[in-house]
Order: sequence, then C-alpha cells, then structure tokens
Amino acid sequence: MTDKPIYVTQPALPPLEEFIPYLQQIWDNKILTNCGPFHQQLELALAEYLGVKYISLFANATLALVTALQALRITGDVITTPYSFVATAHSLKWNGIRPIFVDIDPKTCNLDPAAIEAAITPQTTAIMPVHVYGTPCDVEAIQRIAENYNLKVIYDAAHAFGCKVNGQSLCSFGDISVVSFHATKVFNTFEGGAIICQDAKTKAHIDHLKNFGFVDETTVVAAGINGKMSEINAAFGMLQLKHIDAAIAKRAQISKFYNERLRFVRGISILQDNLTHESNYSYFPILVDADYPITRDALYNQFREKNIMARRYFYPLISEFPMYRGLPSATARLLPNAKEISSRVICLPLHPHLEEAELEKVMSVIVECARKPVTKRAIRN
Ligand code: T4K
Repeated sequence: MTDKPIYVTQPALPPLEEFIPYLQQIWDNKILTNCGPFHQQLELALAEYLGVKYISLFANATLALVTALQALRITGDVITTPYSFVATAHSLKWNGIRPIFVDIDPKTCNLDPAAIEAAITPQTTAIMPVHVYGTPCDVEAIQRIAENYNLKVIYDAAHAFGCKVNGQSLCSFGDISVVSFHATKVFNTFEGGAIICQDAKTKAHIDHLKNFGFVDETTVVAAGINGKMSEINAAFGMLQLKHIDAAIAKRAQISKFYNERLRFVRGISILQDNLTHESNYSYFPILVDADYPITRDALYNQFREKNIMARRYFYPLISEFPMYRGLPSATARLLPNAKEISSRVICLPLHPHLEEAELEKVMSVIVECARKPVTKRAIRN
C-alpha cells in the first residue's frame, strides 16, 4: 500500500509526447492567443462533443461568469445558492449585484424551486443556480419560474461537463450556462472555462466582451475584459478531448466501487445514489449521519492522518464568508438544508489515476471509524 498523499482529485494528463506535435504547431505559426486556430478548433469540437450550438472559450469559469452577467446586462438582485464554490457569488459581487441566497433541496443539494419563487421581489432580475457535483437542477421548474416572472437564468455549470438529462446536455439550459475546465475538473485545459449561450448574436457579444470590447481594429463596443483562452490551453483541450471518454469511464468505475462498498456502512449516506441522469462522476460526496460513531470533522481528520486529502465541498457555506454574512438572506435560520448538508458532507477522492490499493485505503478508514463506539459529540454532530 502506498503512502503518497491521496488527493480528492488529480488532473487527468495524457502522455506528454502526445502534446509535442500541438506545441510544434504553436511554435511554427507563432499565434499564442487572441482567438487563434486552436481556440477556433476547440470551440467547434466542444460544441459537437457537448451537443450545444454556441460556445465561447474563456481563461477560466470565474471570468466567464462575470462576463455572462455583463452580456445579459444583469443588475439588482440575483437569487443564488449558498451551497457552492465562492466563485458563484463572487461573480455577482464583481458586477455590483446583490446575491440573494435561498435554500437547497437536500436530495440534490441544488436550489429548491419553491424557495426561489418565495424569494422573488421587484428587485430580482435573474436566477443563478448551480448544478452541484454535476447533479441537474430542476431545470423545468426553474424555467417556468423564470418565464412567469420575466427573469434571466445563468447556470453555473462548472461541474456539469458531459452530464446529460433526458439525453440533453446539462450545459444547454438557461439563457447562459458556464462550465469550468480548471485542473480539478473532469475535463481540464490547465485553467479554462466557457460560456454556452442560445444564439449567434449573444455569442458575438460575448466574444467582443472577452476581448476588451473590440469588434475590429478601431471599434470598441463595450467596456470588455481580457477573458480569452490562450492557444496553449486550447491546444491542450483538443488533446484532452481524445481521452475524455476513457477518463469518465474510469471515474464511473471508481464511483461504482464506492457505491457498492459504502452501501453496507451504517451511518454513511451516499449523496448521489440512484442517479437518474447521465453523470460525469466528477465528485463522490457522502454524508456523515448522526448514527455514525464520529463527526464529519473527526472523519476528515482521520483521513488527514492517513494522508488522504478528502475535502468538505462545500463547507463553509458561501453565505458564511465575511463579504456575504451581513446580507439578510445569509441568515442561517433561512438556509437550514444548506447548513445541515454543509456540516455533514465530505467528498471522497475520485479521479482517473486512483489505484485499487488507494481506494481500499480510503474505505478502510471509513469502515474502521464505523466500528468505533458512538460518542455523545458524534450524536450532536
Ligand atoms: N463555480 C463552481 C461551482 C466551481 O466549483 C468553480 C471552481 C468555479 C465556479 C470557478 O471555476 P474556475 O474559475 O476555477 O474555472 C478547487 C478549484 O480551484 C476550483 O476551480 C473549483 N471550483 C473548486 C471546487 O475546487 P480548491 O481550493 O479546493 O483547489 P485545490 O488547489 O485545493 O485543489 C484540490 C486538489 O486538487 C488538491 O488537493 C490537489 C489537486 N490538484 C489541484 C491543482 C490545482 C492537483 O493535483 N493539481 C492541480 O493543479 O478549489
């Protein structure tokens, strides 16, 4: 058994020699950025792979979220989830928009449509839901609410690359969806991201916004930003696409292993049990229940002692960070499900390079802790 750290994730990397011809092309044509040939190729290839029409590549998903809000000219209040990575709410704050946090459905960990509807006021302009762990939001209910109240929907689909619901790409919903290609994601371009939108006009506007607002050499139509993906990242993306199906298949195998083994552990619940969508197996979140002998944080520490870097995604809640906790909607009493899940969740290591011995090591910590006597502290969790 190995003693090297077992990380919650590790990037899938193809053999280095496969990347050399791509680098050679960049060295030959000396186009390093500004929407060059690899950038154009990757946009087309991803549109086909994901089954979407309009896609605009970005340097990362955070800049893409910030730009998406600019593109739709969103102002005022936007309803969003406290149960996500901070970038979701930060993108609102960078646009001077007030995030309105509402509670999640404890089954999916995604925004509860009833809570969204109850939070709508005359100041509400949009909804920014997140498909957490690649689990689909209730896209139909959210669409109905958006139509009824004339709101825009910007999905933070950072985790949703390759996921499908009823055969349709999860990245194709809403006015805009934003996906991440960060090193820690299922499909990575080192850093990277993309906006997926519904029409050519919006894509053209987004393409201008990510390039300082330039339309041509002398025309600037908006106070844009520099959000472009570089050629080296786009070239890497082209290579990654060749390996993505194998990487997702390996992730599926590991998820199956955890599913089968954890089913028999008292006090552990599997969050993504009985999937009804086509998953990318990006995360394996479990919940530590009250009848597990030790608390979630005690289990986290046991993992650390064994050099297993499981992570508490998402704890703390975004609404608990200093720049948000003063908001009326950040009050814990209003977000009971998010608070509860955030205090019990832990994501197990899941990536294509994990070996069987490493998976056994993860399981042995969970099983050994399950045999400990129950403590009072654990019952209170
Ligand atoms: N919206 C949502 C819902 C998101 O989850 C994210 C990002 C975004 C928006 C924004 O997308 P980007 O702007 O990043 O494209 C990580 C990632 O940095 C972040 O991208 C991700 N969500 C978030 C869920 O996780 P940390 O602080 O946990 O990352 P870090 O550096 O601790 O990495 C986790 C583990 O991954 C490490 O223990 C080892 C491994 N790792 C990491 C990196 C960066 C590697 O093996 N190699 C690497 O290069 O945030």
